[in-house]
Amino acid sequence: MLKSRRSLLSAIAAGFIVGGLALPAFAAQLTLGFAQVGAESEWRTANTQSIKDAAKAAGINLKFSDAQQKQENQIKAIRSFIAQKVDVIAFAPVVTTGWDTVLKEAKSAKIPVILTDRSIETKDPSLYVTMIGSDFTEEGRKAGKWLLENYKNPGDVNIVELQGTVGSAPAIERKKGFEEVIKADPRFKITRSQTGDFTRSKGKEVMEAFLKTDKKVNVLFAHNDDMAIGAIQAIEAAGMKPGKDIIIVSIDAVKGAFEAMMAGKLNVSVECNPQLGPQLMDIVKEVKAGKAQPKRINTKEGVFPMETAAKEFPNRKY
Ligand code: GYE
Repeated sequence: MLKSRRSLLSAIAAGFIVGGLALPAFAAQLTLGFAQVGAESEWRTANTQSIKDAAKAAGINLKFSDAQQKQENQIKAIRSFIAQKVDVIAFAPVVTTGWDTVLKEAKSAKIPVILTDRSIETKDPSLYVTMIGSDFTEEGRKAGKWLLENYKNPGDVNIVELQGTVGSAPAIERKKGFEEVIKADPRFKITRSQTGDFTRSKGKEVMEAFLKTDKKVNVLFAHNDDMAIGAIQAIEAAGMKPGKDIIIVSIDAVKGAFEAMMAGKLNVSVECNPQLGPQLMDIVKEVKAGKAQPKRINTKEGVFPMETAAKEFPNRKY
């Protein structure tokens, strides 16, 4: 009797010790459902890596889903996170519109939602807590400013534009910012503009089509580096020199862009920082602890012209 009582007590004590060690981790471990856009670009792969690494470092249980650039897949992922009763949902909305229904479902389930990277359009801002990401309009302006300040050849400047994913915040806002700046000089005109869906293969395909119909292309403005890199291949295949015969301006400043700049084939890349993971995990914890958040949190970024590429390259993390 005594023996068994003692063993019962020690079992309870052991349970406390084990529980005592394990409990804070159990009780505090948050589950975050993250619905990613896809794996369309170098930027996106770096962004995914940052989120996965940061979740691990923060001790957050991450449920990760890749939507392959399709809104319906992201909506499905969000619904499944709601069904699994995750603590917080975060997602990078592939396009700006069409989110209200699913976000209302999250709200009814009392699951806070954080937007990362891309913004949405909604009449009800209570459907998400905050949005962390870059100022895409400003990135477009920086691209335009670089061009106005650095394009020296006389005469009309015919610009072809490779747009990002149709209806996505970065495509809409980068275009807007760029146009806003170049309209200050009537020499600069966008002669053709089409989507390359943020991928190398589409960037190449669309640039090929541009060059077939248009012999007078002075500048390419690509909404991301991957499309610019695809376009570089198309320009070379057409017997021209990218970076010289056609000046190329793009956005992201990923490693691939630095390599292209060091090879003299890309003239400038405006930085867009994909490393949102650590900041996101901090916010997830704060939101769960009930701390109020600003509605918009911007990331800081620079501009890297070709001449600075070799010096900057060793410092690049993505
Ligand atoms: O510029 C592009 C990616 O939303 C900022 O998406 C992101 C963009 C990025 O596919 O490369």
